[in-house]
Parts: sequence; C-alpha cells; structure tokens
Amino acid sequence: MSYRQDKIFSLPMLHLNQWQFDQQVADVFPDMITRSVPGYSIITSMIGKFSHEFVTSHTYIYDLGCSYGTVTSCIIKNLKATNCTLIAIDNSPAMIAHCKKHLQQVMTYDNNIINIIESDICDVTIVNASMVVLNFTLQFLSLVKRQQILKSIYRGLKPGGVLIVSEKFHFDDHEIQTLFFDMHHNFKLSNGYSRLEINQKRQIIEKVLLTESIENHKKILFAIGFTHVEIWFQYLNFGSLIALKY
Ligand code: GEK
Repeated sequence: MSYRQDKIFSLPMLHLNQWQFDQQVADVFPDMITRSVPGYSIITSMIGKFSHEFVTSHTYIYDLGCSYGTVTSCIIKNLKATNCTLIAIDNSPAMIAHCKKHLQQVMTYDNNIINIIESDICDVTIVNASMVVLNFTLQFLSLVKRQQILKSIYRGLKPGGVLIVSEKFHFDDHEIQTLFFDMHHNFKLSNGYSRLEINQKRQIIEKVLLTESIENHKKILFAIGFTHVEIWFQYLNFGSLIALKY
C-alpha cells in the first residue's frame, strides 16, 4: 500500500506550533516514520517474532501508542497462541481512525480478536498481559508518567511476560552523541528530506520528545522489577529493549 508523502515541514514556517499527532501528521504517518526512524520496519516485524515466542493463549497483548496498528498487525500474523485479545490504544482520534481502517484488512485467526481504543495510555489498566509494546511511544510521556506506566505494565504482566520498549536514545559520550546525531541527519537527507524540513521538525519535536540513555532505561526497568533487560536492536540513536518478568 502506498501512503501520502510527508511534506509538512517543506516550506519555511514563521511560527512553529506545538507538535501534535493531529490529522495532518496522521495522514502522512507511515511515510514519516519509515523515512525518519532507522530500522522501523525491522523492529515492527521482529516484534511479531517475539510475540510468537512469548504470547500465551487466553491472554491480552497491548500495543500502546499504536498509531496505524502496525505492531498489532505484525503480532497477529505471528501468533501461535489462541483466544488472545490484542488491544491497540492511541489518544489521537486521527490515528485511531487510520488504525481502524488499516486493521480492518488484517485477518484474525484462532479466536484471537483486536480491540482498538482511543485513550491516553496512562488511563488504561493493564491486566492478564503476556506482551506489552511501547514502540516509540514512551518518549512522548513526561518522566513521571513514564515511571507510572512502566510500573502499571509490570503489575499487569503475567510471569513469563515480555515488554518491548523502542525509543530514540541519547548518549552521555559527547563524541558518540554527535556522531549518531549527524548520521541520523544524513539518514533523513538520503530519504529525501531537505535540511529545512529536518531542522524545522527537530525544533518542534525536541520540545515534546525527551530522550534518555540506554543505561538509564535499563536501570529503570530493573528497578521496577524486570528480571532480564537487554537491548535487542540498535541503529544509530534508535533502538529497542526487551524486558522480561519472571
Ligand atoms: C508504530 N507505535 O507505528 N496515550 C496514547 N497514545 C499516545 C500518547 C498517550 N499518552 N502519547 C503519544 N501517543 C507506533 C508508532 S508514534 C511514534 C508510535 C512517533 C501516541 C501518538 O498519538 C502516536 O500515534 C504514537 O503515540 C507515537 O509502531 O511518532 O515517533
């Protein structure tokens, strides 16, 4: 399927408004995320593979900050478990509308069902979960809310359950931080974004997207109680962590 091209920041803007996942962003989202996030499609398809390993029958799977429901569709295609409920949640009405359209075409098997919910992920109680995914969503929450949601996920995961957290990272090592930052800039240039687009988007998104280091993410996840935490994918300053509750 081909999606509309992201041209949101292609013209000079006098006033840079606050970043929102509104209609304009939602309409171009698949193009935006694949041209901006290194490794996005590898990460989403691998989350499907993890679901094959970890999801057990008669449990819930949460895709928190689901956007178009790409993660949910990768999971449902890989499940060996039956009678599962996949819950895809986003607080952007425009994203939820796209998600419903996108997931309509996804076949469900073995009594597995998909629930699409418009809500703030912080207002949702996680229960009976064998898998929870925060694919590039945690980074948009305040630091306090991050702790709260991670604790609530931990409580709602069954023993043997898995949490996948994909994020943009920063690095305390200045050389590495600068190198990865510049190479990510080049990644976007090579995907067709202009310097103007990259710079305008950065100025606006930096106000709402707070990055943490990989070490800090690991420290927090261990402190919450996860027994095994590791980075399973990294491409420059983007990557994904796995956390297991045993
Ligand atoms: C994917 N996971 O394609 N409650 C609910 N949704 C939220 C909240 C919140 N508090 N904050 C942000 N969102 C997706 C990609 S995009 C990542 C995730 C990006 C939602 C927001 O509306 C948006 O749809 C999503 O989180 C972040 O695998 O844009 O870099």
